[in-house]
Amino acid sequence: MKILIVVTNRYCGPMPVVPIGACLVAEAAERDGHAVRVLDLMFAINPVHALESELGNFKPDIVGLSIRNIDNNDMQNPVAFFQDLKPLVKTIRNNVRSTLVLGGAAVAVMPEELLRYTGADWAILGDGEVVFPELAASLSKGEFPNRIPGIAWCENGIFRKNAGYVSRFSDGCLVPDFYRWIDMHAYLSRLSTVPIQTKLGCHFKCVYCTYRKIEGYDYRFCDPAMVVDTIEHLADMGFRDIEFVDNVFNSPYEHAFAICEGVARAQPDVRLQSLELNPLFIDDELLTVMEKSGFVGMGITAESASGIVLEGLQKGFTSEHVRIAARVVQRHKIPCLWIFMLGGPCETKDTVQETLHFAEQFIRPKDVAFFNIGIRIYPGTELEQRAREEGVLASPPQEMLEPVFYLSPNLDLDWLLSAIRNVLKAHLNYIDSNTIGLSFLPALNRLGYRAGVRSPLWRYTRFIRRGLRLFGMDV
Ligand code: B12
Ligand code: SF4
Repeated sequence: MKILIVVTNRYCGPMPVVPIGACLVAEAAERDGHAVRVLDLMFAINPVHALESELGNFKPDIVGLSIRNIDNNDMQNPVAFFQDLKPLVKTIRNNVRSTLVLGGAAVAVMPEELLRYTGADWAILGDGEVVFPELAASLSKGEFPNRIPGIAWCENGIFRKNAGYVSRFSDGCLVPDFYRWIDMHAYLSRLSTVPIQTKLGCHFKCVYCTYRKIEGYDYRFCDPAMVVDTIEHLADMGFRDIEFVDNVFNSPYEHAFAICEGVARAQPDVRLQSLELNPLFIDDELLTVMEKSGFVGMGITAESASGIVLEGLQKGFTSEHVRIAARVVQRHKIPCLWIFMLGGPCETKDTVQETLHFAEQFIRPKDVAFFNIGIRIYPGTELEQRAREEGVLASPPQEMLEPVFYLSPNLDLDWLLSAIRNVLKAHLNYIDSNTIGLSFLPALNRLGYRAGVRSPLWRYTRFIRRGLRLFGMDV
């Protein structure tokens, strides 16, 4: 069959992310004997025209839309990316009679809502490189593919899904041949990193999280030795900045440790990073081996330094764990981005101040603190239930594609915004979601790359903010 995979993500903040999932799906379909093309709309000047022309030239039997982001998760400046899908779907329906299939992280989070919104024929939940080829095989035989595990559809207006287990890492394929599918130079020259995933799943139960919906509760691992081989292969391909995109890189601890140990031994010429480290599993041994393996940046998703809020979020660690992690970080060289989300369940003025005080006391000037305000509520999470009970949320689940946020009823938003403004003024190494949404950030990424700056850009926050202020900008 002729298959066109369309990468719909066009968001460039904090940098454009390489569509690894869509490429994996394309490669798996090609391995199965289909004729496959990828149309990446990330840098297209006119996405509808680009799609129209590709449809006209290729005339695909199946169009797969890869949908990454529903919105930008930003309560202060919400942007609803899902709305960009309507003109694309209209173009497909007006030009070809292809079967329309949805896939991507956003689809796993809200499959029913996206199926209804787009009117697509099928949605794939999760591991596309396993499920999509099965769907294509079934469609090519003229079957109605509703028995395939991991598929969802609407039948006579009723949403149906066929849940089931798929074994993702079974064929050992971790990264696609990126150059075969997308314009990698366009990404790399905007400080994008090359993603690599070493496992799926998460054992934690944070109240707001969708990740378990995407990847499941049970871990599915890629053998650490195979991860090391893949990193060496990426280095041989000339890729230098490699980012682990696991839900939580350092859990299970032993898995992360084995990977770092292997990379430290092999010494490929790469710079590693991950923005997803859990404070519970940070110790001197891990940071030492991360240093040896070439880590140039890590993000710690502390979310809060207040015990009450951490309990409200059901993070599975305490404020003491956050403090212990901070002391460990201070003893090592790896630049660290501390990630906080303010306004969650049980948050009050006092708990916000506790977190700000922690940042003041523990975060080194060379490190960075990122404060996110409010939490995006997704259907099916405990946070949704709580928000309804507290009267914070009124929209029914089917309307929750439109960004809706939780802010603790015990907190005044104006006070919170002004508190964040004040600490940002006083600390040049602090940022908030306004910073990630800065309209000139894409230009800054390109400029940085040309000036020889390498990812992660956040390491230079102090210098960038100081420089921009000198130009009279209020950042
Ligand atoms: C790592 C990560 C990041 C990193 C990315 C680093 C990098 N170099 O890539 C960083 C921190 C930069 C980041 C940023 C953002 N992220 Co993020 N991120 C993730 C995370 C944890 C993993 C994504 C990933 O790479 N997975 C691995 C690849 C292999 O999987 P995949 O691309 O999803 O592809 C698989 C399937 O989706 C499917 N598939 C994909 N395409 C297609 C196409 C077809 C046709 C089919 C059939 C199947 C299919 O098959 C693939 C292979 O199995 C996910 C959560 C999660 N567990 O998915 C959130 C997630 C994707 N992010 C999310 C968001 C919102 C964002 C931001 C908007 C946040 C912000 N305000 O900055 C930005 C957007 C960045 C951008 N420019 O687009 C959301 C998106 C959904 C939503 N809620 O809207 C997620 C799901 C988390 C969440 N909150 O629910 N992110
Ligand atoms: S640790 Fe991270 S991925 Fe796991 S449930 Fe919590 S927020 Fe989700």
